[in-house]
Amino acid sequence: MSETLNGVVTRIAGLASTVDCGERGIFTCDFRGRLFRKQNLRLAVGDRVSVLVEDAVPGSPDSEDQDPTRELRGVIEKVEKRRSSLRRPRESKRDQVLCANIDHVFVVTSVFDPVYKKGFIDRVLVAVERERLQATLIFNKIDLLQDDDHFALLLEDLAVYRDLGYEMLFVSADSGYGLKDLQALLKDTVSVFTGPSGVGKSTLLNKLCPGLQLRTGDVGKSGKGRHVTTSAILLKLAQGGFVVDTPGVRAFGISGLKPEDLATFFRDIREIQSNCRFRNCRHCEEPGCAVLEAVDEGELSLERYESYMRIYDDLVSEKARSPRKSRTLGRPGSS
Ligand SMILES: Nc1nc2c(ncn2[C@@H]2O[C@H](COP(=O)(O)OP(=O)(O)OP(=O)(O)O)[C@@H](O)[C@H]2O)c(=O)[nH]1
Ligand SMILES: [Mg+2]
Ligand SMILES: [Zn+2]
Repeated sequence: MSETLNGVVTRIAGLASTVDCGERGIFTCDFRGRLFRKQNLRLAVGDRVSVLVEDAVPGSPDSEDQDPTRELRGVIEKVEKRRSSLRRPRESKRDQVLCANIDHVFVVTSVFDPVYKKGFIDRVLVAVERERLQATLIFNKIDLLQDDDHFALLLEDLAVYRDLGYEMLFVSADSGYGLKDLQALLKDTVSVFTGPSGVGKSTLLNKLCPGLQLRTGDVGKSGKGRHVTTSAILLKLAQGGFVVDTPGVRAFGISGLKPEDLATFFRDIREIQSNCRFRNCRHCEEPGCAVLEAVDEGELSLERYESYMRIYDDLVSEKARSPRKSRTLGRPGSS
């Protein structure tokens, strides 16, 4: 006897994916290739799906004589429309969806080894603002700071994000500093840890969820610590909520974004541009542009403006290179 269960994709390995169907168990699932080709979509961690199961499964009325240790198998029949997604760009291919249906993005970087780059953070924030998600900036490895003066310098360097209203948290997976606050933020939400490779995303999650044992960079100190996590995984938190650990990313997928819309996703520039007397101003070299004036007068951080220009130029060259590549990914259920 077959039945259909609802679940969430927690892991994808080749053609098989793992689907958590709550009390009914964890299923290893195939998906109907034709269905996915027709809808032009790839499954992502966090997707909400309907799973067709052929046999009676634990929890169903006729399950009493089932072996509970047997692997549960099913077929994914339907994928719900995504309410959000984070993507990473791939050379001459369409963006890859890192995870779907998240509410809260933890942008994880480290204060040292490797040192955070504000250009990276700004780019992630564009992706986050575009998807209308909540963002928290996590700075890990603060055990590597020398002293309080060093910390003061760090705060000064990052004040721009505080002024923009982004929540920031300074933590150390090594010393445990700040982990209680981080844990409280994760409770009862669907979140993702994203950031460059080697910043300690998996190490932090291992600390936050005892017993997890995600692979981390310190297996062998031969420089192989790079890109330790190779695919996204959705983890269920004992305290309630879910969090996705993702592979380190170098950049963020914002393809399909029109260059002229970019300023909307920079909180600071968005505010200033409403005073710009030019409609459709690029804020690049137009004399009398309110954004350029704000930079001159120190009201807008030069670094933020430079980030904006870099991403703007990227979007312009992407558009010029290939109109096809700038097509956004079809959303499940949207066709
Ligand atoms: N000093 C110090 N080192 C840390 C801390 N957190 C993580 N590390 C080290 O940083 C290295 C990378 O950690 P990972 O957790 O694998 O980093 P990741 O961000 O998951 O990396 P990818 O999976 O490649 O994206 C490991 O050697 C960790 O031991 C910390 O708070 N302080
Ligand atoms: Mg990792
Ligand atoms: Zn302007």
